[in-house]
Amino acid sequence: KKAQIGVTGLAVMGANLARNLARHGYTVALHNRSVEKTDALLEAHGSEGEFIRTETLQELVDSLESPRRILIMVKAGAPVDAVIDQLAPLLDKDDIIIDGGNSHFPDTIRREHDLSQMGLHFVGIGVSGGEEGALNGPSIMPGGSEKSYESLGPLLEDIAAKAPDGKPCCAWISTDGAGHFVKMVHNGIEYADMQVIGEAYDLLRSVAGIEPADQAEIFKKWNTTELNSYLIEITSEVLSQVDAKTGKPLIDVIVDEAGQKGTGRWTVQAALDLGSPVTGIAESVFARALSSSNPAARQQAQKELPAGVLESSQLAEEEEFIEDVRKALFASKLVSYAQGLDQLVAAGKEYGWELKLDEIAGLWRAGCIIRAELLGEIMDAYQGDTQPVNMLLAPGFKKLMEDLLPSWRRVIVKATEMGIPVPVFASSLSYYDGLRRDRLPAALIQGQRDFFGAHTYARVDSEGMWHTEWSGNRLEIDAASSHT
Ligand code: NBP
Repeated sequence: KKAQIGVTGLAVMGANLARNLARHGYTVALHNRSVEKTDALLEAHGSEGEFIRTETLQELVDSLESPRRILIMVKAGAPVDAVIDQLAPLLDKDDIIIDGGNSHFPDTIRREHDLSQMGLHFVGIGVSGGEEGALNGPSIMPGGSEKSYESLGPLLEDIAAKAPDGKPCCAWISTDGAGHFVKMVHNGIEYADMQVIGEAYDLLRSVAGIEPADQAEIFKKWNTTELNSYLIEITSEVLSQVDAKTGKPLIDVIVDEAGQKGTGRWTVQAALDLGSPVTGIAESVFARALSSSNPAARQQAQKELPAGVLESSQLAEEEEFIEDVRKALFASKLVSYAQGLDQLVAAGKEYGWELKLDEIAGLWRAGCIIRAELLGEIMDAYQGDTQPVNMLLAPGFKKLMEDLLPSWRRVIVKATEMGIPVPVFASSLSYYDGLRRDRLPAALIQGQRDFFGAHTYARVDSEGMWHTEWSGNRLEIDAASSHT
């Protein structure tokens, strides 16, 4: 009997995806560079379904039905190219190579291009949900050709998480690197989601003096509101944990330096290239960097830099303050999602991807780290023919903002008075106000640019581009005529 799909790379993600496939009735051929991992998997879980053990890539290829489907789950970067280089010569036209790792989307675009020249399909898929998701149902974001999805789609949709309405959290995103791009932005949004929760925690603790155990209860309650999400749920778990060694809240013995593996940074780098203002994600990446990049500077600054805090305005009742923080968190979260989706739209234009934002929000509803009730509403906001030009302008969200804004502003004032950093709360509000304002100081920037570099400016009252002769008589000329 031939296998319907092969998996090469059987570390935690590959092994769990292979098991997930087998549990869904697929015959799965297994391969790993070092055969020990293959045997360990078979030994521990071989009875969960139909597996075919292979030792070499040639054996893997020979064990598969045609057209072949081979999922690569090795470390992102050079190992993926190494495996592709060994695998491609063994394959036939129309076979499909799938890369389910966290590959950087430009690599996926390059690989897809190269392999399509050889008559092979290459599908980069974003897989979110960690080990547990891989086993029990991840959120899956496939790129590659639409034709390859005809063969792969049913199988991926089978093993994907299911949203509350029963729909699989997997849909063809668009061509070449689109799947990995969307997964990358998902991770960027995840950074922002985590940072705004962190800011809320800090405010509750530093302004209202609420201890972690009590905050665990607050987050639990918040999880029954529109904030309902996986990350709020696990925040409550982390805050309730007591350190066995010291009897202190665990959070107080964890070093406050955040790590990162790089997908948040990629999101921001891509956003800079696209000119897409993802301030919430960027501030989240920088907040992690500030926490960990220069411990000596932090240490000295803690002792030496003046705080200059202001006489604090009177604190509202604790209940009111907690609700203000909840609303500020929610508003900032909405902005981060709006910005992430905006980046997807910009990327779609740049790379020629037709991204359906309702489907993308839909497949983030379950299985992945940012799964949240809100995503159902975002999905609804993008259904239908008229797409909002920005998520915040969808009717439901506009109305929500009206309710959230006073709390959001109050919380940021409080944090500023007391010297508590709230980079995402504050920058998200600035983004919101920036969108909303009728006149921005960008006009002044244009004036300055024209002054020092003759970069020209548009006028509010006439077409074309204009230049003032700053170093001469300061008369304005039509820029189109100035170079003749
Ligand atoms: P790792 O990223 O730790 O990679 C280990 C696997 O890569 C092993 O099977 C190893 O084979 C294989 N490998 C390496 Br390293 N170099 C190789 C080469 N030159 N040729 C062939 N095989 C090679 O595994 P993972 O944590 O399961 O993650 C797999 C992918 O999924 C990564 O891209 C990761 O970013 C992504 N991802 C991970 C998570 C997660 O929660 N861990 C979540 C979502 C996505 P060996 O056994 O012979 O050394």
